[in-house]
Amino acid sequence: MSSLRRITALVACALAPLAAIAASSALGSGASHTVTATERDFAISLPHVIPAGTVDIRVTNRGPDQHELIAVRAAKGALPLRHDGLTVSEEALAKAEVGALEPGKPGETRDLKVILTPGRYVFFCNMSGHFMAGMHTTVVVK
Ligand SMILES: [Cu+2]
Repeated sequence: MSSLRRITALVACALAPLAAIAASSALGSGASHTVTATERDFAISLPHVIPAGTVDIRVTNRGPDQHELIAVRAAKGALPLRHDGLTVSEEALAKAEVGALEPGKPGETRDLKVILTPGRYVFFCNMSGHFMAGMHTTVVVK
């Protein structure tokens, strides 16, 4: 190995960990982690506290209906409803939405990847009547 090649190899080895650190810090707090969620008629279970960062949410729908999952950042209080009085106004919450899954079949497991900064979030299903029936849960991200 020539000395130039050796130096190039040494520099590459020295920089690789720095590149990895830069990549992870660009995503917020660094490591991504996985949490599990369960949906059923008519409830959503998720941990009440989730660490900030990139989060993979593994969502299993235990049915018997199809269910969707929408995540919004919400400081406090009730979410705005549409005029039908049965569904949440996703239009009013567009800027607060951090992620969403379309309706999934009973028995299906799906992944929702979100980047969560510290704060309060509400996860809900907005299929007609499901939110009002109890398909929502509040999560604090720390
Ligand atoms: Cu639902």
